[in-house]
Amino acid sequence: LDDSSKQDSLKRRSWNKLASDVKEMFPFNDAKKNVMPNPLERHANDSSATQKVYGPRAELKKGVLGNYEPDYKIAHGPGEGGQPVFASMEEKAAADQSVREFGFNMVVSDKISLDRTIPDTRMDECKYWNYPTLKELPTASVILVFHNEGWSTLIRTVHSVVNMSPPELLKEVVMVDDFSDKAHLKEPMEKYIAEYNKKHNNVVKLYRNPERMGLIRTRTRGAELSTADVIIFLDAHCEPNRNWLVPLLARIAYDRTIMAVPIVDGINWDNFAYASVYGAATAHHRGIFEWGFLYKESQVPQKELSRRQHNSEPYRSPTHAGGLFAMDRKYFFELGAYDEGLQIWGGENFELSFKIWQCGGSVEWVPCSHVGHVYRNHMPYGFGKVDVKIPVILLNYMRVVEVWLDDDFKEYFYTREPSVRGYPIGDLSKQLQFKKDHNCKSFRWFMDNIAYEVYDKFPILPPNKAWGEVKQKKGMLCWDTLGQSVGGGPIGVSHCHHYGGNQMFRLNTKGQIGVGERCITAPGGDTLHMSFCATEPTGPWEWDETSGLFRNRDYQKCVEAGHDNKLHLVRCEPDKSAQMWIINEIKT
Ligand code: LR7
Ligand code: MN
Repeated sequence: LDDSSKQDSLKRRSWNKLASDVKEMFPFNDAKKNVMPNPLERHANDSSATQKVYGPRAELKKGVLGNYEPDYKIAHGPGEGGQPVFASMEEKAAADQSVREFGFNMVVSDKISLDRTIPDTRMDECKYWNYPTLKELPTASVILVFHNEGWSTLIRTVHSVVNMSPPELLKEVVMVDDFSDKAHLKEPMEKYIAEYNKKHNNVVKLYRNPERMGLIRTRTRGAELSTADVIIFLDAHCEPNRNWLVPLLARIAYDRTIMAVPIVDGINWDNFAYASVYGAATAHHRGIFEWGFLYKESQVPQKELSRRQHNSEPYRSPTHAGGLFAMDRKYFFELGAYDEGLQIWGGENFELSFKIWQCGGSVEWVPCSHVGHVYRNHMPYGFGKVDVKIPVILLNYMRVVEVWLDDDFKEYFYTREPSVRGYPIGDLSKQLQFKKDHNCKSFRWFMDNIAYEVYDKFPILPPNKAWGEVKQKKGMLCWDTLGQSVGGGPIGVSHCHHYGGNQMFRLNTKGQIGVGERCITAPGGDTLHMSFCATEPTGPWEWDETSGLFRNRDYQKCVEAGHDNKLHLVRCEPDKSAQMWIINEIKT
């Protein structure tokens, strides 16, 4: 899932959405305070975060079935075994409407049993792991935070968690409603849960936020309301797989400073087919990032793989996607939970991972624990009322960058996102104090020892020479990616909107033109296209501020907007107004 992965495009889609969505004014400090009591204050004096005591280990006994292997048979019926289900012609309109409302095809989801069976996506070896006893393992609270989720996907998450977990270990399912306003999540849900609880030992607990808190703060609240040893967060549209829970708990039983992350399988938003997101490939993947902090997954380097004895053993990962992970509850609060300054959605995965790694813990992906997640078609909800003028996600990234990155690495982020440099991001003193008090290691240590493949996959960016919108000197049009992606059609010009996004280009000192995480090239010497950036960060572009010419050194041609409103490389003509460009900085 390098580069244009599904996750990535999902995240980028919601990013784009924000530009027009977020209009409220700063300052951040005036942001409405949470009405919740602050859970962190109660845990503030506990600083045993880095104390390590090793507990029992799991053991692979080939040929001896694992002690928690469930007796599991694929049922018959729609969607059973993770098979796709389709809406009929008559249902199509309702299905399309549900996709717009929830990002999922709820008409299809409603046809599938809330207890449906799914295929075993684990490596065969996983069946032969023998884990510590029930007594040796910690108990778990599974926390589901949700905002305006569809009914059957949400309730199926509850059923699947309960169905797939040993009751002795699943202490509770903590549902926290982040101020939803949909009718099906009110009384009908309360009644349903009351009935379900009668048959399931009151395992489900439902709490509601009195105002919209966003997923990050809601998770911290869920952790505070939880009572088990371990907290496990899942998105509210998940289906855990066979024996998903014990392998996660076993890692935490062994070392409480491990964040244990299951392998996320894909559930299709349109037909609910369940499959591994990595296809048939058996290679292990792990979570990394590029310098604009778009989340990426790539194959685990050999160096990390060979630290282990068996291929089904957990491996270390720089970070994770964000939604699905297990942690010792007390350790979560010892680390200060999530930075309270992070808003609504995004970046919290980096905050927690960097904090864990730099302050003495570790993040591990556990190949024998699989959980399905429905990847949305689009993000169906807005971010509510936020007092931020830049995209909330970028504000979150900035807080993470300013606390956890060293100065040189910070610069790579601002090279990638120059328009937010200097934007006020609120008070960071608590985070910086924490870092000091816990003697946390540098970001360079983290990069060199844990996230080292990032250097190869996303080379450090040369500084920008100029950035902003590229506008006609004698006209009204600006360069625009026109929504093209790598391998797509030519990019062109359109009316300048001053919002950045598709019209934000960066020319760097090594002659690359960057736009977002991509670069602009002119393969064949005619039209300009979106491309992956070269692994050596060099390019053929130069811009002469005086004449306005944008020259390509390889072809010795210049950029001109054609009559087709596409950008072309043509013979350089310094006096031709169609070749004169200015670059205006944009502050988003
Ligand atoms: O304001 C909100 N309040 C909420 O309670 C917004 C969302 N939510 C809930 C929502 O109902 C859902 O249960 O929070 C959960 C996550 O929201 P999604 O499903 O809209 O997020 P996502 O799956 O698109 O995004 C990924 O990145 C997020 C960044 O903050 C979170 O970390 C998500 O948990 C995360 N999802 C995963 O990691 C799933 C697997 C990979 C992906 C993508
Ligand atoms: Mn999700």
